Amino acid sequence: LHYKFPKGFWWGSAASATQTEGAANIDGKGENIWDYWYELQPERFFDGVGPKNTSQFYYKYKEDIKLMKEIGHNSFRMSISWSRLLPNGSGEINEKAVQFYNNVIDEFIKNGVEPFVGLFHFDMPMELQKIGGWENRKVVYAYEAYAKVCFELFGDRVQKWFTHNEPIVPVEGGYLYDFHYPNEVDFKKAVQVGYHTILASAKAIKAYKEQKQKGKIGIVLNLTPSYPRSQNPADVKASVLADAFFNRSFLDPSVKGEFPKELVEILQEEGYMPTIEDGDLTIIKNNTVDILGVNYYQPRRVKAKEHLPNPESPFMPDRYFDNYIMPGRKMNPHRGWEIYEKGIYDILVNLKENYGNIECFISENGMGVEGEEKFRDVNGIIQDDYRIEFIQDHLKWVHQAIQEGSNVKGYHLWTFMDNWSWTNAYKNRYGFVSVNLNQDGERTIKKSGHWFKTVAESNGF
Ligand code: BGP
Repeated sequence: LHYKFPKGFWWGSAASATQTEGAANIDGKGENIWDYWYELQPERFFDGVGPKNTSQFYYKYKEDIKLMKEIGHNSFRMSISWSRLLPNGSGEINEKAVQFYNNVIDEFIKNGVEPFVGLFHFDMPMELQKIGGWENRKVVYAYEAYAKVCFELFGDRVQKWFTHNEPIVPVEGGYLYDFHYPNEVDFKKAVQVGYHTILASAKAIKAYKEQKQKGKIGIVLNLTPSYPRSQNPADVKASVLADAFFNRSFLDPSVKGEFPKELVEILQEEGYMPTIEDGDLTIIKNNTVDILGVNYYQPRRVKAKEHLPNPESPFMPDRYFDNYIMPGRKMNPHRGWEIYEKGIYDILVNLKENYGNIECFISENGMGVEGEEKFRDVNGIIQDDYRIEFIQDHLKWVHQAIQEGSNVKGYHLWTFMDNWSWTNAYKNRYGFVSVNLNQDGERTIKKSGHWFKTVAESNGF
């Protein structure tokens, strides 16, 4: 083996409830923003597949968990659907959902796959969105109550919890760049939403500790290391500010319990500070994460602003930088994202040097590819060599970071099986396992899945 990983390294993948469960209006599940939006504007979502008819994990979880085990998973990150457990977002508990998640968790444990469980993966219950979702402080309290219910019900078996998945994405998607409901453009609301999610996370961590639970609790962040076009001070400054907006905005409060001063200064100067109540900042300070999930897909490249922004246009973070397209960059043409493998190493080194080498793992990394069917061979196996190469090239850098003392404990691919995507439905496939939507969701392990088994079993490659 050229690349040997530490004993007990977590090998697996991740998925979320809305993207995989299906059964969106079955057994008492309440509506969430995705169910609602899909019915409202199906044309936004590509190919006629929505949360209702996605991969059907709700019915097939036994088969799926068996397959996970078969391809070497010792761990897997799932999320609980808030609106399945609490159909109105607060109040009444749906017993069918309790039963479902109990069954799923027990099935994982029986198969030796440790379930890592997320509380919120973009899926705000519609009843709470009607009062503003994360814009409304009442939703912070509703989330805190929901978190407590989850810890009480499942905390005896779940040892790794995550308060949020990529909390900046609902801020960007819902309030800046039009790809999540309620798709508004309103920086003031964006800041309040971001602030409330951070407060909600700290409150959930506090509740978890107060219940004297034995496991660990953390958050999953999508980090996009920020690279300046040049070392010229104006470019470097642009990159520092982009980093403050898109990474440190959530990373610093989650790990250090405080907000980056560069960001606070801008918000104060421009009049965009959120409403903060007495005692909030102490809660955030005292309830930082035990563990950090890092989702890494692409870097962010920036340069100094070339033209002054139009003062009439709505306030946006890119008032402080321009995006920079690096000549010769490597691209994933299907998703339009740059592939820069060393970025994963730069993140891990940054966590080691500036964030107390917090325990972390790669909680998502992956490659979405359109039209994978054409790579299916005569034996029915999709020959996704490009995915194997992609994973290997990233794992080499993870390995390098470990050699240098990084506290990274595992690698999870996005995703286990092809599933529904928030912006592209089933266009881009990401899984180790393909899902045939025409054949009752038939699953077949791709070449990458078979390869991953050997990596996980020999703990390296
Ligand atoms: C992350 C999300 C996932 C997943 C993935 C792939 O941001 O946490 O839920 O969807 O990205 O992105 P996409 O499906 O948009 O191609």
